[in-house]
Amino acid sequence: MLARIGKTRKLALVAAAILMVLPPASVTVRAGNATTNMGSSTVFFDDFSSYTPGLPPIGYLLRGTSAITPTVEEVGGIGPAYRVLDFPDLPFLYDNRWALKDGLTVSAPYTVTAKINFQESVADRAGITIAWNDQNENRIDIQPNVYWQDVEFHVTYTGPVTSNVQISGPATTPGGLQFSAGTDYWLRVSATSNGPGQGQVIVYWSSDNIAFTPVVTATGLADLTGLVGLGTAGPHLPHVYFDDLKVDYTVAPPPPTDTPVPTATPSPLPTLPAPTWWAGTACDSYHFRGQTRFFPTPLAQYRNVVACSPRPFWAAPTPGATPGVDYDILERFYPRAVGEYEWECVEYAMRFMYLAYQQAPWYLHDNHAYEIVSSYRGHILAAVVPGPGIFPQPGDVLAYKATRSNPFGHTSVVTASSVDAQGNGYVWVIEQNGSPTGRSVLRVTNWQVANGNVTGWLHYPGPIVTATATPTAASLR
Ligand SMILES: [Ca+2]
Repeated sequence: MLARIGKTRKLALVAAAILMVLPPASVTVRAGNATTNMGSSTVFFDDFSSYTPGLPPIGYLLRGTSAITPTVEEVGGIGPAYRVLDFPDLPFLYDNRWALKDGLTVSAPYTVTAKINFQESVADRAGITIAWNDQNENRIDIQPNVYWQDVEFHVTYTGPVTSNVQISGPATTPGGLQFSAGTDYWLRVSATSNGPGQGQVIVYWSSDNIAFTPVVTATGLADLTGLVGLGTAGPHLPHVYFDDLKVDYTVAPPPPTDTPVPTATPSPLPTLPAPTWWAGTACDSYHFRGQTRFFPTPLAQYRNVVACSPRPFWAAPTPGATPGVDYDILERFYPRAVGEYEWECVEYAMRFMYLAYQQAPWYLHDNHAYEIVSSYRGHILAAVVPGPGIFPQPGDVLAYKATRSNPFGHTSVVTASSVDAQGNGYVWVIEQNGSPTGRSVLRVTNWQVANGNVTGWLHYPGPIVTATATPTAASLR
């Protein structure tokens, strides 16, 4: 008999009501190792029949002690139908050995089921591991212990999520789960989550793969996302046969913000002339540097119209700037033009409209960018009100509404757009004082741009002319 001194376990202090609702019954039976995608519901099933006997199964990560190696073996007969995953016995070692399905990262809700057959009654635990993180070996091990006749539920978690794990159920007490060596059982782990720190796992046990009885419930789990697999643990790693590993999981559609943003197609529109009023070709460098303590930085360009930074008046985003000492630099595109502050968002929009459409800058009350559309009284551009079937086009100038955090609102210039017939897609913009890169991608949903934050835009309805000369004051209206 092995020494049991020092063995620790967490016993349930709370007798929780056990849910009698069973997870989806196993209905998928396939030979080999197959992943079947049934819409958003997917099944991974592996009966270990497709691997070479005597070797570890291909496609599994082996982790833990290298003193034993789980291999595929033929048990009770010859041929693929008899193949199981065999974990050898390893006495007198407080350690673990895992075979985790490589690449199969699942997030709750999911259910993992495996057939398990202990080959000895004097050893310890073996079962299912979920939420495996291969970087730090964070995991949850759910392992029936053949010696203690119970189910051990061990959480290893080193991440930042606060959790309050509560483990309960009849099988948490030694003797609470009666089972025998040399007999097939099915262990099932059903994971659900209401968010970080609110994961729940129900452990089921079956002797016929039909009727599953809940034996352990765990709540308040930090994180249920990760790889799944099979494993054994000490102090005496048992000799175990595993078979028919089955993972039922849902491929959740990614939230909108996680959708990969397609790449905008390059603008076919002609490039525009450089600003004649700039002293220095890169962001009015001589003038700007001469008036401030800062070197200007080009961020991005659209049709050769460059978005620049910084904006010294606003100290917070400009390292080294001091409110009351550093100011935005007023610049006029031509004599007696309405002045624009370098490098505020309005300056870029006005500069672009001047160079592209010969539209003279106009006055916005207190630099309120949000009124760049509503204040427009000219005749070169058309003010567009958002609505079904309408979305911004390259070269349009957007107005963003004022918010609590930004009472000035915002403006940007559209460089590309792609919107489908349902009004869903993207608008790419270039901007100053709106993003570190000078570029942003706005999501269009049901014809609303940026959740309705874009309240309208100015559109040039005329033919695009290849501008070869800078407009003059005399040409402006
Ligand atoms: Ca098998």
